[in-house]
Amino acid sequence: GLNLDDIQGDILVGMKKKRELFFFFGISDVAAFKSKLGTDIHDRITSTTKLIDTAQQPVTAVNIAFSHSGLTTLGVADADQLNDDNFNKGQLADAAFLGDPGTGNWVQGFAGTSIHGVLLLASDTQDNIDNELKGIQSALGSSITEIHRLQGAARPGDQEGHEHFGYMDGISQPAVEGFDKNPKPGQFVAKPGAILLGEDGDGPSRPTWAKSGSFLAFRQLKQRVPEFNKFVTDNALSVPGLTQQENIDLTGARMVGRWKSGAPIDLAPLRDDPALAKDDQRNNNFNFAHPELGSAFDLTTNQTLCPFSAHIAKSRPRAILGDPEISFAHIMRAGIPYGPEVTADEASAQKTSDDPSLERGLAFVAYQSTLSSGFTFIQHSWVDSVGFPRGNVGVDPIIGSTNSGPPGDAQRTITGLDPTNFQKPIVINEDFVVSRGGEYFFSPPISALITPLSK
Ligand code: N7H
Repeated sequence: GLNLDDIQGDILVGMKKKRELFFFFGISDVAAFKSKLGTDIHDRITSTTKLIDTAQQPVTAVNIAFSHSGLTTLGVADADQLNDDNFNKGQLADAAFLGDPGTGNWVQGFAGTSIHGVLLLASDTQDNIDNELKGIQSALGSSITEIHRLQGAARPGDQEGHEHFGYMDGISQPAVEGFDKNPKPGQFVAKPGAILLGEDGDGPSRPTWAKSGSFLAFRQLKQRVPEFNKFVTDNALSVPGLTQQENIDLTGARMVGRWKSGAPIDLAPLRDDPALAKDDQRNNNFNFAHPELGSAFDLTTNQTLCPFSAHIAKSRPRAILGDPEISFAHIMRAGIPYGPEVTADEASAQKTSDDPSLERGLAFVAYQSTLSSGFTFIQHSWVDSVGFPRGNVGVDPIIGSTNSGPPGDAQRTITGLDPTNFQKPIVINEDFVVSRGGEYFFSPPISALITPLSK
Protein backbone atom coordinates (compact mmCIF):
# COMPACT_ATOMS: atom_id res chain seq x y z
CA GLY A 1 0.00 0.00 0.00
CA LEU A 2 0.90 3.67 -0.19
CA ASN A 3 2.90 5.23 2.62
CA LEU A 4 0.45 7.98 3.53
CA ASP A 5 2.76 9.24 6.30
CA ASP A 6 5.37 10.06 3.67
CA ILE A 7 3.18 11.51 0.89
CA GLN A 8 2.59 15.25 1.15
CA GLY A 9 -1.06 15.97 1.88
CA ASP A 10 -1.90 18.19 -1.07
CA ILE A 11 -1.20 15.51 -3.70
CA LEU A 12 -3.95 12.94 -3.21
CA VAL A 13 -6.59 14.82 -1.24
CA GLY A 14 -5.90 18.54 -1.70
CA MET A 15 -5.68 20.95 1.20
CA LYS A 16 -9.19 22.33 0.48
CA LYS A 17 -9.09 25.34 2.77
CA LYS A 18 -10.62 28.78 2.49
CA ARG A 19 -7.15 30.31 2.11
CA GLU A 20 -3.95 29.07 0.54
CA LEU A 21 -0.69 30.95 0.13
CA PHE A 22 1.87 30.05 -2.52
CA PHE A 23 5.22 31.43 -1.39
CA PHE A 24 7.92 31.17 -4.07
CA PHE A 25 11.48 31.48 -2.82
CA GLY A 26 15.12 31.32 -3.80
CA ILE A 27 17.75 29.69 -1.59
CA SER A 28 20.51 32.16 -0.79
CA ASP A 29 22.40 30.24 1.93
CA VAL A 30 22.48 26.55 1.09
CA ALA A 31 24.10 25.29 4.30
CA ALA A 32 21.79 27.29 6.57
CA PHE A 33 18.72 26.25 4.55
CA LYS A 34 19.65 22.57 4.70
CA SER A 35 20.15 22.61 8.44
CA LYS A 36 16.58 23.85 8.91
CA LEU A 37 14.98 21.82 6.13
CA GLY A 38 15.72 18.48 7.78
CA THR A 39 14.51 19.67 11.19
CA ASP A 40 12.11 22.63 11.65
CA ILE A 41 10.65 22.56 8.13
CA HIS A 42 10.44 18.76 7.96
CA ASP A 43 8.43 18.75 11.17
CA ARG A 44 5.91 21.26 9.84
CA ILE A 45 5.07 19.40 6.62
CA THR A 46 1.56 17.95 6.56
CA SER A 47 1.32 14.34 5.41
CA THR A 48 -1.70 12.72 3.78
CA THR A 49 -2.39 10.85 7.02
CA LYS A 50 -2.59 14.11 8.95
CA LEU A 51 -4.70 15.88 6.36
CA ILE A 52 -7.39 13.21 6.18
CA ASP A 53 -7.74 12.75 9.94
CA THR A 54 -9.55 15.73 11.44
CA ALA A 55 -8.09 14.86 14.86
CA GLN A 56 -4.54 15.22 13.53
CA GLN A 57 -5.13 18.08 11.10
CA PRO A 58 -2.89 21.07 11.88
CA VAL A 59 -4.31 24.60 12.12
CA THR A 60 -2.34 25.45 9.00
CA ALA A 61 -1.35 22.72 6.56
CA VAL A 62 2.12 23.11 5.03
CA ASN A 63 3.63 21.47 1.93
CA ILE A 64 6.89 22.21 0.13
CA ALA A 65 8.15 21.50 -3.38
CA PHE A 66 11.33 22.25 -5.34
CA SER A 67 12.12 23.27 -8.90
CA HIS A 68 14.92 21.56 -10.81
CA SER A 69 17.18 24.53 -10.19
CA GLY A 70 16.27 24.25 -6.51
CA LEU A 71 17.34 20.60 -6.32
CA THR A 72 20.55 21.44 -8.17
CA THR A 73 21.22 24.33 -5.80
CA LEU A 74 20.80 21.92 -2.90
CA GLY A 75 23.41 19.68 -4.51
CA VAL A 76 21.08 16.74 -5.15
CA ALA A 77 23.43 14.74 -7.38
CA ASP A 78 20.78 12.68 -9.15
CA ALA A 79 18.24 15.49 -9.71
CA ASP A 80 18.30 14.79 -13.47
CA GLN A 81 17.47 11.15 -12.79
CA LEU A 82 14.01 12.16 -11.69
CA ASN A 83 13.76 11.60 -15.40
CA ASP A 84 11.26 14.22 -16.49
CA ASP A 85 12.37 16.43 -19.38
CA ASN A 86 9.86 19.20 -18.76
CA PHE A 87 10.81 19.37 -15.09
CA ASN A 88 14.53 19.34 -15.87
CA LYS A 89 14.21 22.29 -18.27
CA GLY A 90 11.77 24.28 -16.17
CA GLN A 91 8.51 25.87 -17.29
CA LEU A 92 10.08 28.98 -18.82
CA ALA A 93 11.59 26.81 -21.57
CA ASP A 94 8.06 25.47 -22.24
CA ALA A 95 6.32 28.86 -22.56
CA ALA A 96 5.82 28.56 -26.33
CA PHE A 97 5.00 24.85 -26.11
CA LEU A 98 2.20 25.67 -23.66
CA GLY A 99 0.77 28.21 -26.12
CA ASP A 100 1.81 31.35 -24.26
CA PRO A 101 2.35 34.29 -26.63
CA GLY A 102 5.90 34.92 -25.36
CA THR A 103 6.58 35.74 -21.74
CA GLY A 104 5.43 39.35 -21.87
CA ASN A 105 2.52 38.53 -19.58
CA TRP A 106 4.60 36.42 -17.19
CA VAL A 107 5.09 37.42 -13.59
CA GLN A 108 8.72 38.53 -13.40
CA GLY A 109 9.65 35.91 -10.84
CA PHE A 110 8.54 33.07 -13.13
CA ALA A 111 10.44 34.47 -16.12
CA GLY A 112 13.77 33.34 -14.72
CA THR A 113 15.28 30.27 -13.16
CA SER A 114 15.70 31.79 -9.72
CA ILE A 115 12.67 30.16 -8.09
CA HIS A 116 14.06 27.23 -6.13
CA GLY A 117 10.99 26.20 -4.25
CA VAL A 118 7.44 26.91 -3.20
CA LEU A 119 5.79 26.67 0.19
CA LEU A 120 2.05 25.93 0.18
CA LEU A 121 0.27 27.11 3.33
CA ALA A 122 -3.44 26.44 3.74
CA SER A 123 -5.88 27.28 6.50
CA ASP A 124 -9.33 28.67 7.08
CA THR A 125 -8.10 32.09 8.19
CA GLN A 126 -5.52 34.53 6.87
CA ASP A 127 -4.17 35.05 10.40
CA ASN A 128 -3.30 31.38 10.73
CA ILE A 129 -1.43 31.46 7.42
CA ASP A 130 0.39 34.67 8.30
CA ASN A 131 1.45 33.18 11.66
CA GLU A 132 2.69 29.97 10.08
CA LEU A 133 4.65 31.91 7.47
CA LYS A 134 6.21 34.01 10.24
CA GLY A 135 7.29 30.84 12.03
CA ILE A 136 8.81 29.39 8.88
CA GLN A 137 10.54 32.64 7.98
CA SER A 138 12.03 33.01 11.42
CA ALA A 139 13.33 29.43 11.25
CA LEU A 140 14.83 29.92 7.79
CA GLY A 141 16.03 33.48 8.43
CA SER A 142 18.00 34.92 5.54
CA SER A 143 18.68 31.51 3.99
CA ILE A 144 15.76 32.12 1.64
CA THR A 145 14.63 35.12 -0.38
CA GLU A 146 11.02 35.76 -1.31
CA ILE A 147 10.58 35.92 -5.10
CA HIS A 148 6.83 35.94 -5.54
CA ARG A 149 3.74 35.23 -3.51
CA LEU A 150 0.22 34.45 -4.62
CA GLN A 151 -2.55 34.51 -2.03
CA GLY A 152 -5.41 32.20 -2.93
CA ALA A 153 -8.86 32.45 -1.40
CA ALA A 154 -12.13 30.65 -1.80
CA ARG A 155 -14.74 33.02 -3.21
CA PRO A 156 -17.22 34.45 -0.68
CA GLY A 157 -20.69 33.24 0.30
CA ASP A 158 -22.52 30.92 -2.06
CA GLN A 159 -19.65 31.19 -4.55
CA GLU A 160 -17.35 29.13 -2.32
CA GLY A 161 -15.94 26.30 -4.42
CA HIS A 162 -16.68 28.18 -7.66
CA GLU A 163 -13.90 29.67 -9.78
CA HIS A 164 -14.07 33.32 -10.90
CA PHE A 165 -16.20 32.79 -14.03
CA GLY A 166 -18.77 31.33 -11.62
CA TYR A 167 -18.46 27.58 -12.32
CA MET A 168 -18.21 24.98 -9.57
CA ASP A 169 -14.71 23.51 -9.64
CA GLY A 170 -13.05 20.45 -8.14
CA ILE A 171 -15.78 17.98 -9.11
CA SER A 172 -14.01 15.50 -11.38
CA GLN A 173 -10.74 14.03 -10.14
CA PRO A 174 -9.26 10.60 -10.74
CA ALA A 175 -9.63 8.07 -7.95
CA VAL A 176 -6.35 6.40 -7.00
CA GLU A 177 -6.47 2.61 -6.97
CA GLY A 178 -5.83 1.25 -3.48
CA PHE A 179 -6.30 4.67 -1.88
CA ASP A 180 -9.83 5.72 -2.81
CA LYS A 181 -11.77 2.69 -1.63
CA ASN A 182 -15.12 3.79 -3.06
CA PRO A 183 -14.71 5.44 -6.46
CA LYS A 184 -17.77 7.47 -7.44
CA PRO A 185 -19.73 6.67 -10.60
CA GLY A 186 -17.90 8.16 -13.57
CA GLN A 187 -14.67 8.71 -11.69
CA PHE A 188 -11.62 7.46 -13.60
CA VAL A 189 -9.67 4.97 -11.49
CA ALA A 190 -5.97 5.67 -12.00
CA LYS A 191 -3.00 3.53 -11.02
CA PRO A 192 -1.13 5.18 -8.13
CA GLY A 193 1.85 5.48 -10.49
CA ALA A 194 -0.09 7.91 -12.70
CA ILE A 195 0.24 10.47 -9.93
CA LEU A 196 3.09 9.20 -7.74
CA LEU A 197 6.64 8.42 -8.84
CA GLY A 198 7.88 4.89 -8.38
CA GLU A 199 4.43 3.46 -7.62
CA ASP A 200 2.54 0.81 -9.60
CA GLY A 201 1.92 2.12 -13.11
CA ASP A 202 4.79 4.64 -13.19
CA GLY A 203 7.07 3.91 -16.17
CA PRO A 204 10.44 5.67 -16.04
CA SER A 205 13.19 4.69 -13.62
CA ARG A 206 13.42 7.01 -10.60
CA PRO A 207 15.80 7.45 -7.69
CA THR A 208 14.62 5.40 -4.68
CA TRP A 209 14.39 8.51 -2.48
CA ALA A 210 11.81 10.01 -4.88
CA LYS A 211 9.28 7.19 -4.42
CA SER A 212 5.75 8.52 -3.92
CA GLY A 213 6.69 12.11 -4.67
CA SER A 214 4.84 13.92 -7.47
CA PHE A 215 5.47 16.66 -10.02
CA LEU A 216 3.52 19.83 -9.27
CA ALA A 217 2.73 21.98 -12.30
CA PHE A 218 1.94 25.50 -11.15
CA ARG A 219 0.31 28.14 -13.37
CA GLN A 220 -0.91 31.60 -12.42
CA LEU A 221 -3.89 31.96 -14.74
CA LYS A 222 -5.44 35.40 -14.83
CA GLN A 223 -9.16 35.45 -15.62
CA ARG A 224 -10.84 38.35 -17.41
CA VAL A 225 -14.26 37.92 -15.90
CA PRO A 226 -16.20 40.98 -17.19
CA GLU A 227 -14.88 40.18 -20.68
CA PHE A 228 -16.08 36.57 -20.39
CA ASN A 229 -19.49 37.74 -19.18
CA LYS A 230 -19.76 40.22 -22.05
CA PHE A 231 -18.78 37.54 -24.57
CA VAL A 232 -21.45 35.05 -23.51
CA THR A 233 -24.03 37.85 -23.57
CA ASP A 234 -22.98 39.20 -26.99
CA ASN A 235 -22.76 35.70 -28.47
CA ALA A 236 -25.79 34.24 -26.76
CA LEU A 237 -27.29 31.25 -28.53
CA SER A 238 -30.86 31.44 -29.73
CA VAL A 239 -32.16 28.01 -28.86
CA PRO A 240 -35.95 28.03 -29.28
CA GLY A 241 -37.95 27.76 -26.07
CA LEU A 242 -35.25 29.32 -23.88
CA THR A 243 -35.37 32.84 -22.48
CA GLN A 244 -32.59 35.31 -23.32
CA GLN A 245 -30.95 34.70 -19.91
CA GLU A 246 -31.23 30.92 -20.34
CA ASN A 247 -29.52 31.22 -23.72
CA ILE A 248 -26.73 33.32 -22.19
CA ASP A 249 -26.22 30.73 -19.45
CA LEU A 250 -26.29 27.90 -21.99
CA THR A 251 -23.55 29.58 -24.05
CA GLY A 252 -21.17 29.62 -21.10
CA ALA A 253 -22.20 26.13 -20.01
CA ARG A 254 -21.42 24.74 -23.48
CA MET A 255 -17.98 26.39 -23.43
CA VAL A 256 -17.21 24.73 -20.10
CA GLY A 257 -19.25 21.50 -20.36
CA ARG A 258 -20.91 22.11 -17.00
CA TRP A 259 -23.41 24.63 -15.65
CA LYS A 260 -22.30 27.08 -13.01
CA SER A 261 -23.85 24.76 -10.42
CA GLY A 262 -21.53 21.97 -11.62
CA ALA A 263 -24.25 19.91 -13.34
CA PRO A 264 -22.81 18.36 -16.53
CA ILE A 265 -24.52 19.48 -19.75
CA ASP A 266 -24.15 15.93 -21.05
CA LEU A 267 -26.89 15.00 -18.56
CA ALA A 268 -28.69 18.37 -18.38
CA PRO A 269 -28.32 19.77 -21.89
CA LEU A 270 -30.73 22.71 -21.94
CA ARG A 271 -31.29 23.90 -18.39
CA ASP A 272 -29.28 23.80 -15.20
CA ASP A 273 -30.16 21.06 -12.70
CA PRO A 274 -28.93 22.03 -9.20
CA ALA A 275 -30.09 18.74 -7.65
CA LEU A 276 -27.97 16.81 -10.17
CA ALA A 277 -25.03 19.12 -9.43
CA LYS A 278 -25.17 18.32 -5.70
CA ASP A 279 -25.50 14.56 -6.11
CA ASP A 280 -22.00 13.06 -6.22
CA GLN A 281 -23.42 9.73 -7.36
CA ARG A 282 -24.68 11.38 -10.57
CA ASN A 283 -22.74 14.62 -11.22
CA ASN A 284 -19.75 12.87 -12.79
CA ASN A 285 -21.52 9.79 -14.11
CA PHE A 286 -21.37 10.36 -17.86
CA ASN A 287 -18.94 9.61 -20.66
CA PHE A 288 -20.58 11.53 -23.56
CA ALA A 289 -21.81 8.24 -25.11
CA HIS A 290 -25.54 7.55 -24.95
CA PRO A 291 -26.27 3.93 -25.76
CA GLU A 292 -29.77 4.42 -24.31
CA LEU A 293 -30.56 6.73 -27.28
CA GLY A 294 -29.66 4.01 -29.79
CA SER A 295 -29.06 5.07 -33.37
CA ALA A 296 -30.58 8.49 -32.64
CA PHE A 297 -27.28 9.50 -31.08
CA ASP A 298 -23.94 9.05 -32.84
CA LEU A 299 -21.09 10.03 -30.52
CA THR A 300 -18.77 10.70 -33.45
CA THR A 301 -20.92 13.51 -34.85
CA ASN A 302 -23.64 14.50 -32.42
CA GLN A 303 -22.90 17.55 -30.25
CA THR A 304 -26.45 18.34 -29.12
CA LEU A 305 -25.57 17.34 -25.56
CA CYS A 306 -21.93 18.43 -25.16
CA PRO A 307 -19.67 20.12 -27.74
CA PHE A 308 -16.36 18.41 -28.55
CA SER A 309 -14.78 21.81 -27.87
CA ALA A 310 -16.10 22.13 -24.30
CA HIS A 311 -13.33 22.58 -21.70
CA ILE A 312 -14.12 19.31 -19.94
CA ALA A 313 -14.23 17.37 -23.23
CA LYS A 314 -10.89 18.84 -24.36
CA SER A 315 -9.26 18.07 -21.01
CA ARG A 316 -10.87 14.64 -20.43
CA PRO A 317 -12.48 13.31 -23.60
CA ARG A 318 -13.85 10.18 -21.87
CA ALA A 319 -15.57 7.94 -24.49
CA ILE A 320 -15.06 10.42 -27.33
CA LEU A 321 -11.70 8.67 -27.81
CA GLY A 322 -13.23 5.23 -27.29
CA ASP A 323 -14.89 3.23 -24.57
CA PRO A 324 -13.34 2.40 -22.10
CA GLU A 325 -11.53 5.72 -21.92
CA ILE A 326 -7.76 5.77 -22.26
CA SER A 327 -5.75 5.52 -19.07
CA PHE A 328 -3.37 8.26 -20.25
CA ALA A 329 -3.36 11.89 -19.10
CA HIS A 330 -5.16 12.02 -15.78
CA ILE A 331 -4.10 14.74 -13.37
CA MET A 332 -4.96 15.56 -9.78
CA ARG A 333 -6.01 19.22 -9.63
CA ALA A 334 -5.52 21.23 -6.43
CA GLY A 335 -5.86 24.89 -7.41
CA ILE A 336 -7.68 27.74 -5.70
CA PRO A 337 -8.97 31.11 -6.96
CA TYR A 338 -7.00 34.27 -6.23
CA GLY A 339 -7.78 37.97 -6.41
CA PRO A 340 -10.77 40.21 -5.70
CA GLU A 341 -14.39 39.85 -6.74
CA VAL A 342 -15.52 41.86 -9.77
CA THR A 343 -16.03 45.46 -8.67
CA ALA A 344 -19.06 47.63 -9.45
CA ASP A 345 -16.84 49.79 -11.69
CA GLU A 346 -15.77 46.80 -13.75
CA ALA A 347 -19.28 45.44 -13.99
CA SER A 348 -20.50 48.76 -15.38
CA ALA A 349 -17.47 48.91 -17.71
CA GLN A 350 -16.14 52.02 -15.96
CA LYS A 351 -12.88 50.24 -15.36
CA THR A 352 -11.01 47.49 -17.22
CA SER A 353 -10.28 44.25 -15.48
CA ASP A 354 -6.73 44.49 -16.83
CA ASP A 355 -6.00 46.94 -14.00
CA PRO A 356 -3.20 45.09 -12.12
CA SER A 357 -4.77 45.85 -8.75
CA LEU A 358 -7.84 43.89 -9.85
CA GLU A 359 -6.02 40.81 -11.12
CA ARG A 360 -7.96 37.67 -10.35
CA GLY A 361 -7.76 34.13 -11.59
CA LEU A 362 -6.85 30.60 -10.74
CA ALA A 363 -3.75 29.49 -8.87
CA PHE A 364 -3.66 26.29 -10.91
CA VAL A 365 -1.99 23.21 -9.43
CA ALA A 366 -1.80 19.82 -11.12
CA TYR A 367 -0.06 16.70 -9.79
CA GLN A 368 1.17 13.84 -11.99
CA SER A 369 4.09 11.43 -12.15
CA THR A 370 5.15 12.56 -15.64
CA LEU A 371 4.50 16.09 -16.87
CA SER A 372 4.43 15.03 -20.52
CA SER A 373 1.57 12.65 -19.84
CA GLY A 374 -0.14 15.10 -17.49
CA PHE A 375 -0.41 18.89 -17.54
CA THR A 376 1.93 19.68 -20.46
CA PHE A 377 0.35 16.98 -22.59
CA ILE A 378 -3.23 18.07 -21.86
CA GLN A 379 -2.44 21.74 -22.49
CA HIS A 380 -0.40 21.23 -25.69
CA SER A 381 -1.88 18.18 -27.38
CA TRP A 382 -5.51 18.46 -26.34
CA VAL A 383 -6.54 21.94 -25.13
CA ASP A 384 -4.50 23.87 -27.72
CA SER A 385 -4.99 21.42 -30.57
CA VAL A 386 -7.66 22.54 -33.06
CA GLY A 387 -8.38 18.98 -34.22
CA PHE A 388 -8.91 17.51 -30.77
CA PRO A 389 -10.89 15.50 -29.76
CA ARG A 390 -12.61 15.25 -33.12
CA GLY A 391 -13.05 17.34 -36.26
CA ASN A 392 -11.88 20.91 -36.64
CA VAL A 393 -13.32 22.19 -33.37
CA GLY A 394 -10.72 24.85 -32.56
CA VAL A 395 -8.90 25.38 -29.29
CA ASP A 396 -10.49 25.14 -25.84
CA PRO A 397 -12.73 28.25 -25.63
CA ILE A 398 -11.82 28.76 -21.95
CA ILE A 399 -8.06 28.13 -21.74
CA GLY A 400 -6.92 27.35 -25.30
CA SER A 401 -4.00 29.39 -26.57
CA THR A 402 -1.77 29.22 -29.62
CA ASN A 403 1.25 31.48 -29.19
CA SER A 404 0.16 34.34 -31.40
CA GLY A 405 -2.80 35.15 -29.20
CA PRO A 406 -5.91 36.97 -30.26
CA PRO A 407 -7.13 38.96 -32.07
CA GLY A 408 -6.82 37.51 -35.52
CA ASP A 409 -5.94 34.05 -34.29
CA ALA A 410 -7.71 31.70 -36.67
CA GLN A 411 -7.48 28.90 -34.16
CA ARG A 412 -10.03 30.76 -32.04
CA THR A 413 -12.78 29.78 -34.41
CA ILE A 414 -14.74 27.31 -32.31
CA THR A 415 -17.39 24.95 -33.60
CA GLY A 416 -19.91 22.77 -31.79
CA LEU A 417 -21.10 25.48 -29.42
CA ASP A 418 -24.49 25.92 -31.11
CA PRO A 419 -26.61 22.81 -30.47
CA THR A 420 -28.89 23.68 -33.40
CA ASN A 421 -25.97 23.92 -35.87
CA PHE A 422 -22.72 22.18 -34.88
CA GLN A 423 -20.83 23.57 -37.86
CA LYS A 424 -21.58 27.18 -37.01
CA PRO A 425 -18.26 28.84 -36.09
CA ILE A 426 -18.09 31.17 -33.13
CA VAL A 427 -15.07 33.44 -33.18
CA ILE A 428 -13.33 34.40 -29.96
CA ASN A 429 -11.23 37.51 -30.46
CA GLU A 430 -9.73 37.80 -27.01
CA ASP A 431 -8.31 35.83 -24.11
CA PHE A 432 -10.53 35.10 -21.15
CA VAL A 433 -7.63 33.34 -19.45
CA VAL A 434 -4.15 34.86 -19.65
CA SER A 435 -1.12 32.86 -18.57
CA ARG A 436 1.03 34.77 -16.10
CA GLY A 437 3.49 31.88 -16.19
CA GLY A 438 4.47 29.38 -13.57
CA GLU A 439 6.99 26.71 -12.74
CA TYR A 440 7.32 22.95 -12.45
CA PHE A 441 8.13 21.58 -9.01
CA PHE A 442 8.79 18.22 -7.44
CA SER A 443 6.82 17.55 -4.28
CA PRO A 444 9.12 15.02 -2.58
CA PRO A 445 8.18 12.34 -0.10
CA ILE A 446 8.56 13.89 3.37
CA SER A 447 11.46 11.53 4.21
CA ALA A 448 13.47 12.98 1.31
CA LEU A 449 13.55 16.36 3.05
CA ILE A 450 16.08 14.71 5.36
CA THR A 451 17.88 12.44 2.88
CA PRO A 452 19.02 13.53 0.36
CA LEU A 453 17.71 17.11 0.40
CA SER A 454 19.31 18.26 3.63
CA LYS A 455 22.46 16.15 3.42
FE1 N7H B 1 -10.16 23.18 -15.91
N1 N7H B 1 -13.56 26.60 -15.63
O1 N7H B 1 -14.04 27.22 -14.73
O2 N7H B 1 -13.95 26.74 -16.78
N2 N7H B 1 -12.10 23.19 -15.25
N3 N7H B 1 -10.10 25.21 -15.76
N4 N7H B 1 -8.17 23.14 -16.42
N5 N7H B 1 -10.16 21.15 -15.93
C1 N7H B 1 -12.83 22.08 -14.96
O3 N7H B 1 -14.97 18.86 -13.08
C2 N7H B 1 -11.15 26.06 -15.53
C3 N7H B 1 -7.35 24.22 -16.50
C4 N7H B 1 -9.11 20.32 -16.34
O4 N7H B 1 -12.57 15.10 -15.51
C5 N7H B 1 -14.15 22.46 -14.58
O5 N7H B 1 -13.93 19.87 -11.45
C6 N7H B 1 -10.65 27.43 -15.51
C7 N7H B 1 -6.06 23.82 -17.00
C8 N7H B 1 -9.48 18.93 -16.17
O6 N7H B 1 -14.31 15.96 -16.53
C9 N7H B 1 -14.19 23.83 -14.63
C10 N7H B 1 -9.30 27.36 -15.73
C11 N7H B 1 -6.13 22.45 -17.21
C12 N7H B 1 -10.77 18.95 -15.65
C13 N7H B 1 -12.90 24.31 -15.09
C14 N7H B 1 -8.97 25.97 -15.89
C15 N7H B 1 -7.45 22.05 -16.82
C16 N7H B 1 -11.17 20.34 -15.53
C17 N7H B 1 -15.31 21.52 -14.21
C18 N7H B 1 -8.28 28.45 -15.80
C19 N7H B 1 -5.08 21.51 -17.72
C20 N7H B 1 -11.61 17.73 -15.30
C21 N7H B 1 -15.32 21.18 -12.76
C22 N7H B 1 -8.44 29.65 -15.31
C23 N7H B 1 -4.25 21.82 -18.71
C24 N7H B 1 -12.34 17.20 -16.50
C25 N7H B 1 -14.69 19.86 -12.41
C26 N7H B 1 -13.15 15.99 -16.16
C27 N7H B 1 -12.41 20.76 -15.05
C28 N7H B 1 -12.51 25.63 -15.38
C29 N7H B 1 -7.70 25.52 -16.16
C30 N7H B 1 -7.91 20.74 -16.83
C31 N7H B 1 -15.44 24.65 -14.27
C32 N7H B 1 -11.44 28.71 -15.32
C33 N7H B 1 -4.86 24.74 -17.24
C34 N7H B 1 -8.62 17.71 -16.49
